[in-house]
Amino acid sequence: MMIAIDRGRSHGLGELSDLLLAAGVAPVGEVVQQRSEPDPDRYFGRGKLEVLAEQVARSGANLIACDDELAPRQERSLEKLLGLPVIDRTAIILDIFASHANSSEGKLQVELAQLEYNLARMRGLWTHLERLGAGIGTRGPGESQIETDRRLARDRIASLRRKIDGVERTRRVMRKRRERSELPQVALAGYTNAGKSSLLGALCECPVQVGDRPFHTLDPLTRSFEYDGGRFLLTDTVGFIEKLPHQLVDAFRATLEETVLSDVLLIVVDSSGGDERMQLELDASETVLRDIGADDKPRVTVLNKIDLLSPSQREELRFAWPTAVQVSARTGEGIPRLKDAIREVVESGMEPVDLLVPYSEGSRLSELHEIALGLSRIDEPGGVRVSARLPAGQVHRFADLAV
Ligand SMILES: Nc1nc2c(ncn2[C@@H]2O[C@H](COP(=O)(O)OP(=O)(O)OP(=O)(O)O)[C@@H](O)[C@H]2O)c(=O)[nH]1
Ligand SMILES: [Mg+2]
Repeated sequence: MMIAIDRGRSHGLGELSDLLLAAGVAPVGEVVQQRSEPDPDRYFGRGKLEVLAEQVARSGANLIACDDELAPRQERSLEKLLGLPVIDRTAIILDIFASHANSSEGKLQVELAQLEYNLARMRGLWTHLERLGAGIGTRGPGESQIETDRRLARDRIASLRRKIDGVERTRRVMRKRRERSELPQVALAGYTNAGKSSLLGALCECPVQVGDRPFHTLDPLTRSFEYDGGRFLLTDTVGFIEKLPHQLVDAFRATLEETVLSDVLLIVVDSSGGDERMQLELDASETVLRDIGADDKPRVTVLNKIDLLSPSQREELRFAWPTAVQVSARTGEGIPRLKDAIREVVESGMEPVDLLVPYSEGSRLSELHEIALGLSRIDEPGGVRVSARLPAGQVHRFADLAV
């Protein structure tokens, strides 16, 4: 049974329902209360709790799933009043992350997020396990936690942090290497399941792991593509959602840094869900980007999955989102136009240069070929005359060659 507070700008419980299905739980109904804030002790008001108890009895539900993160106190009193395990949005999302984490980095980050969540409610989740047997919540840090006291959990958190720091260092070295290559770095960002990984595959023409479920991708992946003589690095990372639990944002700091440190963002939206849904996806992305400090980046808004739209729907979208690029990662439609848009945004951060490169400085000429966009060259007696656009930060390195 799903429960939620409608604060007057609710988007319904479709998202919670998707999350539950992804966690292997089938929703049987919902009870929503209209009020500005949840009751601090019991989440719902007394009257609504009675309605909920009736609905639970009628539907045979064996789990309560709340669309908000519950305070441990709210969770406990709901459990006591209803006689059923209660799980909140954060625990559900953590559970999905736990079941999708494959890499050691992903597993460390998820375990850290879960421990931080559980530390506040040392009993909460574990009593569910005992009552439910298996299912949601069991893919946690391990049953030994049931007996573990807070001190042990804190020690484990500290040790996880150290390990993640180690991973972060390795990631930083890899990033340095990429930065030294001085290629423009583009990051995919956006709502989970919007098709970010599919777009990486379509743009870079490489195999990718995609799945029709939330949070399929947890580990960053970087590939490159060439367009019009320029090479671009493209990174795919973890997807966003409304109210992405802060424990996850904290634990995935290293992963999200790929987004923070890129030059350009591709904000990917699933265009097939209608206006309201697109706006929700964009708002959710914006909130996470603000949280991680990446909301000031140059960006291209990408409306994906247009293969699912009729010509008139596409036309309406063009009218409503005139600067967004419509694409289909599936059919490849719009991909050249997207590459063009990426190049344009990258170039707007570049400066035009006119250089004369002496024939004795061949290595600098090849370096220019690497990092410049729109390069044209004429052989002259004194060397190669080059006009091109360079990343603004690189122009000074070639100042001695300027004509
Ligand atoms: N019809 C259609 N389906 C698409 C398109 N792009 C992606 N999909 C499907 O949408 C689902 C999600 O695609 P992904 O590429 O895994 O999405 P994602 O944004 O990487 O999702 P997460 O990594 O889970 O956050 C998959 O089932 C894809 O096959 C498209 O252009 N058209
Ligand atoms: Mg993905």
